[in-house]
Amino acid sequence: MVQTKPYPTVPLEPMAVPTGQAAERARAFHDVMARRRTVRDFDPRPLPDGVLDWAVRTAATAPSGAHVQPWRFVVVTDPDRKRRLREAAEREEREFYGRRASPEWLAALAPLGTDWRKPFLETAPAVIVVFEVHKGPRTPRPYYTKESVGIAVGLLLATLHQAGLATLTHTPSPMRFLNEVCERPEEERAAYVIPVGYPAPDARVPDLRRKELEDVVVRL
Ligand code: IYR
Repeated sequence: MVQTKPYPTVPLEPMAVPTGQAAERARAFHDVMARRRTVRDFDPRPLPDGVLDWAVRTAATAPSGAHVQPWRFVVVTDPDRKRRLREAAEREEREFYGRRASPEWLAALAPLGTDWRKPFLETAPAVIVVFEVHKGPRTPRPYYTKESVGIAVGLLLATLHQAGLATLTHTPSPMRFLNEVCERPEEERAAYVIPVGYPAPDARVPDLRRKELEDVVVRL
């Protein structure tokens, strides 16, 4: 669907939050998001019906360059497919940790304790593989693809988090194997692999600190 004519316009339906509530609403959302953690230990129990569809719909509300919407979300729940995903990812990750990663990169990862093993790709009840959609026989050239897909993934993680689910933003490298496992055409390029589920009852996370506002903001 390539748009050539100017879009007709419609009146904006603004959110209409009373100004006196703006900061409080922003703070409430912050307090939810501040509790989001990347989780590596998932409970196998299945997800409530509908939650993944709503999360993908929300992700797909993201702004995108020239409104091309250059994203595809492959939702993998089939155990056999998840096993193939894990096996293929672990093959690449063995290479990454064993040979491809620079000593500097491995040193940066060491505090997180990650390694080539990716059991969560099977334990999590769902794995969402997010693809960038590039120019192809049926798809237009996208613009600002990484930015557009990155914003969409941010919304996906936020929605799943506030629905009570945990996620892991996993980035196997290289990702070409995902086209075959997910049956996607060449013009689609995987960008994120996101296991989704309830955290395991004994899940632990690193005691990380986020930067303070004053360390990340510049006011002019
Ligand atoms: N893709 C590898 C390595 C890895 C890289 C970064 I940067 C991380 O923040 C975490 C892991 C893996 O998934 O283990």
